Order: sequence, then structure tokens, then C-alpha cells
Amino acid sequence: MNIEIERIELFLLKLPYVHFFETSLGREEERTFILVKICAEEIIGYGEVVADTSPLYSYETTSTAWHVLKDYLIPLVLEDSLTNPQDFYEEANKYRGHPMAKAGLELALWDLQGKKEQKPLWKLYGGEKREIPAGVSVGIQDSIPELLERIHAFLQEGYQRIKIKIKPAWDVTICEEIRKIFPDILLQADANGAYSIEDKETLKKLDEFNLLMLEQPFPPYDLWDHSRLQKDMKTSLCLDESILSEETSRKAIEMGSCRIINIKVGRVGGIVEARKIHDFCQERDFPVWCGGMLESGVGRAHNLHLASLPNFKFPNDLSASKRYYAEDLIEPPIEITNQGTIEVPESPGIGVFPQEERIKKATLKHEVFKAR
Ligand code: OSB
Ligand code: MG
Repeated sequence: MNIEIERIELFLLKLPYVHFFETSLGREEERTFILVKICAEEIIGYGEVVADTSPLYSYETTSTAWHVLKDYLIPLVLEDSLTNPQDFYEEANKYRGHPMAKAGLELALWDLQGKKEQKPLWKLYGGEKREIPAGVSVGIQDSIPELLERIHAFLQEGYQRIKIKIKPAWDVTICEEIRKIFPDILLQADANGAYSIEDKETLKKLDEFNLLMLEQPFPPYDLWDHSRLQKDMKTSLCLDESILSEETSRKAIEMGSCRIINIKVGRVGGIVEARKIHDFCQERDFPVWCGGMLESGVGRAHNLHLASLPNFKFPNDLSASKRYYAEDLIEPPIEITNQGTIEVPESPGIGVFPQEERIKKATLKHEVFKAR
């Protein structure tokens, strides 16, 4: 299908969090990210680039993504007319790395295609679930009582599982305290790479707490030490930062580095790659789930469509708009049902409606690229 694209706009946006978010990488009070808007034949497609201002979770930043989009990726669409997301994916792959930049633009092309075909994205992707099990990621707090209070409040809101962030000295005791009060909840822990194989004995103590999984104990490059740890732990390891593609998924599975894979569309470079990982894992009966990057409603809606695929087997890091932002960019806001799920939008494309005046209010920088 061919679409005549008129222009692509990039927005650098800043939204304050309702509550700070702290991981082993540090504490953040607000989120700065890039919104991609593609205008064509009266329709508009939106994508979100999840890169942060600092290269902490990954090497990409809002500045590197802006540069790569402006100088390399946007020209593929405007000059080489690669408007089909699959074609864009293949051409964009001649450039090494920068998956978050690639994903943001590819997502906007998918939204455009869905709107052109008058179909919600989940249908384009071959999704099946209409409601997505919602889990919440709870950051490191200033004290244990504050953490327990937050967990309690999220459970009241209906979230099906709690993920806590851990780091050395905020790990075993924390799990112990949580299990004293909430012995039966679905609980998992995410270290964002804060440990090394030297910490094996500490990590093995986490086996006591019946965790659903332990996410990314070691740094991204380290499939080998993850496989050594997995052999010695009862708890299933899940890889997030280490999984960059179908290829790294295959290697992680072959090496026994984990038993579960977290898919984030930004980290793997788009929906095409995310679906490859999904399908590869599904054929091997290896479960995946959908991670999050504290997205605005645009990125969150994109994640919902992806998470409707059948091999997403655990509650996802997909929560309500109000868990992060006082005012999300979209209408209607994303909400949790009484069953602790989120409904996949039904309108064409992402199926939610970004609000122009809210985007304007949050904008730090804006640039327009026109087709010639
Ligand atoms: O490791 O999953 C992570 C947020 C930013 C960077 C990394 C991670 C996270 C989260 C938040 O855990 C998940 C969400 O968006 O709800
Ligand atoms: Mg993670």
C-alpha cells in the first residue's frame, strides 16, 4: 500500500511524573522523550522514541535519537519513499544500532498504515487478546514502609502483579518484608544489571520468595554469567536489556541464560523485530511479556497492541495513564478494568487520540521535515 507522506515532525517533550521513579540506575522526576508525527493524506501517525536524556538504561539518548532520525532515518521515508513499515525496517537495518530511534519512526508508520486501512494495530499484527493483564513496576522508595504502602495502593487499584526494583542492599530484606505482608501476590524483581557473578550467593537467597521471575541481574552484554546463574537458581531469570533482536534471543535461549524474555519495542528496534522475537519464542514454547519505558499514552497504546499477541504469557509492564502522569497526552486515558486488565483500543491505528494542546504545552523543541 502506498501512502503519500507530506511531512514528518519531531517533538522533544517533557512530562513530570506523579511520583519519582527510582531504579538501580538512579532517580528521575520527569520524562523527556521524542514524539514522532507523520502527516499524510489527511491522516496522522504517531510514534514514541523511548530514549532518555542520559545513556543509563541504554546508550541511546534523546540527542542521539534526534540526530539519527533527522540525518538518516527520516530521509529513508521522505526521499526513498519507504512508507511501508516492513520495507522501512529492512532499509533502516543497514544502519547499526540506534533501535529506539528506528522503533519510534516505525511505530508512526504502523499507526499510519492502520489508519489508512481503517484497522486497529492489533488486527494488523495478528493479535488475539482483547484485554491485556496489567502489572505495575514499583521503584525504589526512601523507606520500606513507603514501599509497602505503595504496593498496597497498587493492589487496591487491581494490578495483577507487582514488580519491584532491586539493587545491592535493597534486595533480600525488601523481599522478606513484602512477603510478610503479601505472602501470595505475584511478585517479581528487576535489578537493571546492578549485580555481577560475585553476587551469586546473595541472588540465590531470592529463591526463598517465590518470585515469578528475576529480571536482568547482570549487565546487558553478559549472556554467559546469566547462564551460570540460571543453572544454580530455582527462580526463572528474565532478560530485558540483553535482548536486542531475534538473534540475541536465540543465543540466550541456547545458552540457558533465562527462561523468560521481556520484549520492549524500543529496545529491539520496532514492531517487525519484536514480532520476530515473539514468533521465535512461541515456536519453542518459550514465554515472553511486554516491558515498558514509562511511555506516554502514545507509546503505551502501541505496547497494548503488541501485547495482544498470543505468546505474551505474563502480566505486562502496562499500567494506567494516571500511574505516571497527571495528564497523559491522549484521550481517552488508559485505565485498569476491575479484572486488572487494560482493553486493547478498537479505533484504527493506535486507537487513542493525542491532544494537540497538551503536546504543545509539553514541547521543548520542535522540527518539521517536509517531503520534496
Ligand atoms: O527495566 O523495565 C525496566 C522503566 C524505565 C527503564 C527500564 C525499566 C522501566 C520499568 C518501568 O520498569 C515499566 C513501565 O513502563 O511500567
Ligand atoms: Mg527491566
